[in-house]
Amino acid sequence: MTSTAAIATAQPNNQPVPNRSDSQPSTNGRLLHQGWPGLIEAYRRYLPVTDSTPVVTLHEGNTPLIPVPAVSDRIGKGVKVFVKYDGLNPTGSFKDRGMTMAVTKAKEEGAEAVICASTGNTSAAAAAFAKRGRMKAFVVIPDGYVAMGKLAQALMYGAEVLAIKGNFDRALAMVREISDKYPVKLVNSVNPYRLQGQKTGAFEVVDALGDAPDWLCIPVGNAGNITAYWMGFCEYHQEGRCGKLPRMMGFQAAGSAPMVAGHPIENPETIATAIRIGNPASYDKAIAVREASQGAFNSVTDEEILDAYKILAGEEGVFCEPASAASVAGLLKVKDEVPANAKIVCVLTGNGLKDPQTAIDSSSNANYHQGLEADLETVAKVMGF
Ligand code: AN7
Repeated sequence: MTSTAAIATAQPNNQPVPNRSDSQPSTNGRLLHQGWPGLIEAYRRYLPVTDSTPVVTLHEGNTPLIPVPAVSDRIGKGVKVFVKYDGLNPTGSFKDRGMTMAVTKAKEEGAEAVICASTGNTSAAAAAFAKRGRMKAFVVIPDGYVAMGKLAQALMYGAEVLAIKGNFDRALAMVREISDKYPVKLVNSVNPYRLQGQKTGAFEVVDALGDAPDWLCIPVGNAGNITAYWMGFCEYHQEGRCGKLPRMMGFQAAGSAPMVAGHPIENPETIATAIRIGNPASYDKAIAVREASQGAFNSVTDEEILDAYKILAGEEGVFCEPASAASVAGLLKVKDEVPANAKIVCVLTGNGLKDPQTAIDSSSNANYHQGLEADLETVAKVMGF
């Protein structure tokens, strides 16, 4: 028996499967590929599941931690910046981490339908995992403010898509009431199982780095993910799996920054529609995270978000959605506060393909040569030969 047997025996003892970047190099690609069972199996002993829990998984998690020298170089001082590219999850965002747990528990409790409010990514993840668990999904979204890729996903995964004339905050208030009145399970991050799943992002960062980073930079919308990451770092720290805890640095879009303002924002606006949220459900928890981690909340303008978005794709080949780029935009904004030689992780929460319209609109036409005659001479000339 060969390497696959090693993996097969490595899983049932409830030890986390090592992150991809920790794994033994192998000439057998199948070894690494088959080694990841999804985050509930990988981190089972940290999660509220039993042997009889019906795990609903798309083998989410185990996303890469990628060094981004184009960002490090803009800071200098020996600082090393990595991105946690969670846009590589099965539905293209970190929401899969929470949704595998929330839908698994809904299934265990016998639910037949789930519901969420969403700026887009939660709806895509809820729709996909609900189907995977043979359940119905209802998703309530702000009409006209969900990026095209996310809407396409919810429709393709067969959710009932309810687009309302109101923003995310109104949608969340509505689904809270609906789930109180009708037999549908709420899977927004006010469902505690969501945060349980999402804390595994922090586990993976520590598993890959060998310790916690000095700073964790993260975009903040409804404030669930910053809360979940902190929970993950604290649990690992308690077990001695990391020797320190990071400062939690949360970044919001300037037109949509209730954590920075200190009060809800009635009409939030930003190009980063994923974080167009004025009244975060986990507001109090996120304030507690800031206090406990000696972190901070800051805002970044849409222009700063788009600059970081272009640096990541155009200089590093890492394409994330605008909301995700807020973490890097924020880091660059406060770079003077970064201590020398710090290790920093920016969470890239969603894939760039989610929002093709913003990508095309914010690209320069300088490298887009349309309508060329289909002959070699013309094309070679444009190529500069
Ligand atoms: C790409 O999908 O709220 O602070 O309904 O899609 O945990 O809310 C999305 C949020 C960051 C903010 N980055 O995370 C939804 C939704 C991306 C996101 C956030 C979201 P939280």
